[in-house]
Amino acid sequence: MSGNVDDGIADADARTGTTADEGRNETTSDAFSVRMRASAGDEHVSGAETIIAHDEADETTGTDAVSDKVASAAESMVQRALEHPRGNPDDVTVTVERLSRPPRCVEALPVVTLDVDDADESREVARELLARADITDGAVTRGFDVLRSDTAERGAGLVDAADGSRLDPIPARGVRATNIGTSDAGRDALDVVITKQEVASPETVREAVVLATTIAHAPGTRAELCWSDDPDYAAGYVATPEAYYRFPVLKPDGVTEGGRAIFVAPGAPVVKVVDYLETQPVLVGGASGGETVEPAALFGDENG
Ligand code: PML
Repeated sequence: MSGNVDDGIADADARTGTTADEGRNETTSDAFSVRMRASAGDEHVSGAETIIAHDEADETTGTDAVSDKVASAAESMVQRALEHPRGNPDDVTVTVERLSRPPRCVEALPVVTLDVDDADESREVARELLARADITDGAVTRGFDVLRSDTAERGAGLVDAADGSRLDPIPARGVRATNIGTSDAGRDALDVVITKQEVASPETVREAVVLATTIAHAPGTRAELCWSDDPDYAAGYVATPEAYYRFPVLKPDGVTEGGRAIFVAPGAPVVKVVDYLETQPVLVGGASGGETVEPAALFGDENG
């Protein structure tokens, strides 16, 4: 098992292989972004997104493989929107867009499930993981506040890892990573890792790992904290450059809100962080393994 993300902001451009501005050159690619948003009145109900890229295996199946996959992704997103537990949408919008620049290919973070079934203990372990990722106690508390606020229709909140201040320019909107997905090989490899961990909803976990991996590669990211806004879904995670640490039960009882807090190194260029998340296409092309562990295996005896 190995992580694939290095921390720190100085090498942000080395990670992307380009600068944000250079990355905006008007090139096109043979990859497509497929996105879905569903709402009921003014209320956000659900959203999903993926990237469909040309795969070498498609060459054996004919040139229509990409368009077939785009159509099938759009269809499954519509079905998911119509069946979502947050309610019946009256508007489902699917956007299919050719990417203007080729996606950056990365490997998924290792998926480590913490063998803890108590939500209070899970949040303590989550706090410890965040502290070890160099997030101050005050900033961690601020991150939990972001998740408890009414963020269902918003993107992630960016939180300064030192002083806990909110960094995203429009907190009511947050920051939404777009143009992310897996190759076929990446999806299959991740599904093998995830299903071994006996999760209830492998697709939800896969999508969360892909998003967490994208966020972990953004310049300045130290860690991320997330639990779902789905009222029936109590799992959540802490992602650091080392791994996606998932907790089967993280959300406190009775909390219906959910969301994401991204902890950013103090002094990181917020404009670059936001630009990376909102414009750089990222394609997960492989997995990095995973396991189920007791907290003691991560920390020694002190939390176990
Ligand atoms: C979401 O994207 O809705 C949040 C999912 C959080 C946890 C996923 C998992 O079970 O690992």
